[in-house]
Amino acid sequence: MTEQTSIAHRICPFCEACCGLEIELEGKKITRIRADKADVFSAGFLCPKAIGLKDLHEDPDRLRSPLIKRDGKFVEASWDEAYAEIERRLLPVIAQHGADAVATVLGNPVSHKMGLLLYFPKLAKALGSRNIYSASSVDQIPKMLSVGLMFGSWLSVPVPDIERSDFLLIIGANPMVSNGSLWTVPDFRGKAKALRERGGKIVVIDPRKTETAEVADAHHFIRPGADVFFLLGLVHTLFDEQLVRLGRLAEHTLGVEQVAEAVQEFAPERMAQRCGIAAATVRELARTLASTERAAVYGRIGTCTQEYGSLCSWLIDVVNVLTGHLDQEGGAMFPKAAAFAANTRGQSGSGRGVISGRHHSRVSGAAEISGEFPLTCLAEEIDTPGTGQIKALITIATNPVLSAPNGARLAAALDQLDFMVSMDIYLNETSRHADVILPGLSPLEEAHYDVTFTQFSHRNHARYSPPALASDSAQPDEWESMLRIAAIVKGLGSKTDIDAFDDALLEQDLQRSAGAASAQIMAALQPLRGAERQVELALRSGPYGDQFGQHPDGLTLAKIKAAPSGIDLGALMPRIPEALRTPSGKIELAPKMLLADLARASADLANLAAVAPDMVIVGRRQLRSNNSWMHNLPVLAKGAYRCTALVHPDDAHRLRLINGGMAQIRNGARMIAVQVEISAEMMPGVVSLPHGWGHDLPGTQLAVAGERPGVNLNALLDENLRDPLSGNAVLSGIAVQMSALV
Ligand SMILES: Nc1nc2c(c(=O)[nH]1)N[C@H]1C(S)=C(S)[C@@H](COP(=O)(O)OP(=O)(O)OC[C@H]3O[C@@H](n4cnc5c(=O)[nH]c(N)nc54)[C@H](O)[C@@H]3O)O[C@H]1N2
Ligand SMILES: Nc1nc2c(c(=O)[nH]1)N[C@H]1C(S)=C(S)[C@@H](COP(=O)(O)OP(=O)(O)OC[C@H]3O[C@@H](n4cnc5c(=O)[nH]c(N)nc54)[C@H](O)[C@@H]3O)O[C@H]1N2
Ligand code: SF4
Ligand SMILES: [Mo]
Repeated sequence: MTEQTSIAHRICPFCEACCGLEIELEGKKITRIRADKADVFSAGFLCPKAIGLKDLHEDPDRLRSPLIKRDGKFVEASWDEAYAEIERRLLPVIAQHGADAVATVLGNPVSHKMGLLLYFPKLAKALGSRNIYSASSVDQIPKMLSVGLMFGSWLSVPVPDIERSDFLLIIGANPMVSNGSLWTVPDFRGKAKALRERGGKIVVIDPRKTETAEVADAHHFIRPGADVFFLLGLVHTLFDEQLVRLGRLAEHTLGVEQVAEAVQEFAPERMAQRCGIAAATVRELARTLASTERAAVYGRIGTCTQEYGSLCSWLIDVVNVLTGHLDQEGGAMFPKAAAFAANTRGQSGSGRGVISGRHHSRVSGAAEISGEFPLTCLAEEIDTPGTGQIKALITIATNPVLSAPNGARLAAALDQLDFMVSMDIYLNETSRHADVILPGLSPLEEAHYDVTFTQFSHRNHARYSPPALASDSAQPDEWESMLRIAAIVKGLGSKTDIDAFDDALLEQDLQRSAGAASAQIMAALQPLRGAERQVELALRSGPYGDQFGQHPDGLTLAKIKAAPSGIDLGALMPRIPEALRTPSGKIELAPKMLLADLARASADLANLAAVAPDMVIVGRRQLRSNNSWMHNLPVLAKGAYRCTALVHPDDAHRLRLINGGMAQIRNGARMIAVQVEISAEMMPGVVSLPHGWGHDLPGTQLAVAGERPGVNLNALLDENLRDPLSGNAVLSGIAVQMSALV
């Protein structure tokens, strides 16, 4: 008898493009995964990683029940046993050393999991520890800082309105491979093609002639880490050639004169040698940006993970403002998410702005930004004795032993902890150090609403994925596990009635936000629970919501559920001043902290010793890989060996490197052995290696990944190098020595 065929819809959880997928099932068997052509947002696009959902679901190495380490070995345990172990071991640490002795680390998949994202704040509040870390500080925190200061909330990131744009300047991003970041833009290729077909142009600035550069009109190599000089040259030119046109933004912007003055010394002619881009090119780009009605500048990882990450992130939006492209159709615009966006909440047009630096990390004195410390401070906070030392750790969907600089130090530090919990689906390079591992469900077994990426989408929309498959076991949703740890910390015991606890927390929140109406709202949310209930609340009280009956035509979760391919909420609309949450109610073009940091760039420019090192290293993303965790999926792992070091033919010749041969890359005492791939797509003097590899550490359960482990780029990098403003790790443009291995 053949089982019945059914189709489930699921937003792909793997990258920021958030493509709508159709999962074809025969009973509980996944027979096919394809793009949902009717999806209102992704309209039939997917990439090869989507197919990996089947392998992930079926992966025998994926954990389905908790593991507890007993006498150095992991043994399977029931959920009750695992929670009891956490209670037994975590509470004494807090009692003895205080709340700050317990740190939490959040990883990239958290932003793709509504349960983790919506319930972490509850765990954090219960813990009350300042020691919060996340992948943000090896990624986008410089952008969060710059937009926070300029526009008043951490996630008010303007995104290119690509479907109506005629010119895009893309700096340090490769959306053809990454499928976009802080810019949710499925099918970048199709949209770039359409842009060019209507006569528009794309220019890419990158030390590698990337896949995105291949589909662009022009590409310019830039010296890694020197974007700040390129961007300062660009802003200088706008003033120098009287190209500044704020248009309707003029009355909403403060600080134009300060910026004009601050960039005076940075003429492109002075910058050229440093950034590797000719002054004439910089000036021409400034003119094109100023004279094209619909244009935007966009920068990503390459512009964030460097010494001047905050300045670069800021200058990109300074250009967007000065050319009048911010908040304009076809320019860089603010999405209006249906739920959870800080820039749609509270009073519109002004707010408290962002506050950072309320406290500093114990060892390096790094400032707290957006409630967290730099991830690169974690190891030293564990391995440096003294009051305030971290003694226990909860990692949540993160693998910093591979994904953060100097994982070796972190790995050694993790072994010094009194207690460690990993919420993770694999026994991998990081979770192997845990005492308890709590696995999450397969993405196909959980419901999903996209909390994060609707805030960065090139078009507004609302979509919801119910669980495609029922889970087999007693495995809870991750929000439940998180809440249970919160309950344990609160002293309620590991067997607390989790729904009653959830109700009590929600009632408290509602009393604060809705006052007298709270009981009525609580009743209206019945019978939903957990993360789904949070989504319903946010949607109904959000900018398109039905306001619990006050606007009957407005959005509810039920309406979104009734539209399996989503609800389109239209093209981006101008939102200034409504989206601003700065205290002044204006765009702050010249935040003090950023202006002050220009002195560092100026000194750096004057420093003659800062001539180009022999070789510098940068990272690279690949289509069939996602940071450190998808190398165990056979459908993605197959094919040519990809963890190669790309070098230009001139460098290969000079350093006697052979295509396919091995080379050593050294950074001081740290060294790795890599396979060489010679390619003219590299800028001479720059070597490119993907990150997230190095699956040859003992004690993991990753059979497929272990077959071709690759090498760990982060083993070379220095955890002490940070952008001083944001604390973000410097991952790009690190000087290395390279030599052939025979
Ligand atoms: N050199 C260099 N280093 C980099 C970068 C770079 O460009 N160059 N990029 C940086 C960036 S941008 C990022 S975002 C970070 C990413 O770094 P991390 O946030 O640490 O991400 P991953 O290394 O992918 O690890 C993800 C973890 O989540 C687990 N996981 C997957 N799905 C689930 C789930 O549903 N539930 C739970 N509980 N766990 C799950 C995986 O098993 C894995 O352990 O890496 C950074 N590291
Ligand atoms: N397939 C795939 N997709 C992914 C991921 C993945 O691992 N694989 N990771 C996801 C994550 S976590 C993120 S944050 C996004 C990132 O999204 P993107 O930022 O688009 O990611 P990358 O492909 O790393 O692009 C960074 C580019 O910066 C260039 N670069 C390096 N140093 C410099 C520099 O100093 N200046 C300039 N101008 N360029 C520089 C690199 O050569 C590279 O082309 O991708 C997401 N999507
Ligand atoms: S681009 Fe690929 S990995 Fe990213 S969401 Fe779409 S299908 Fe998933
Ligand atoms: Mo990232």
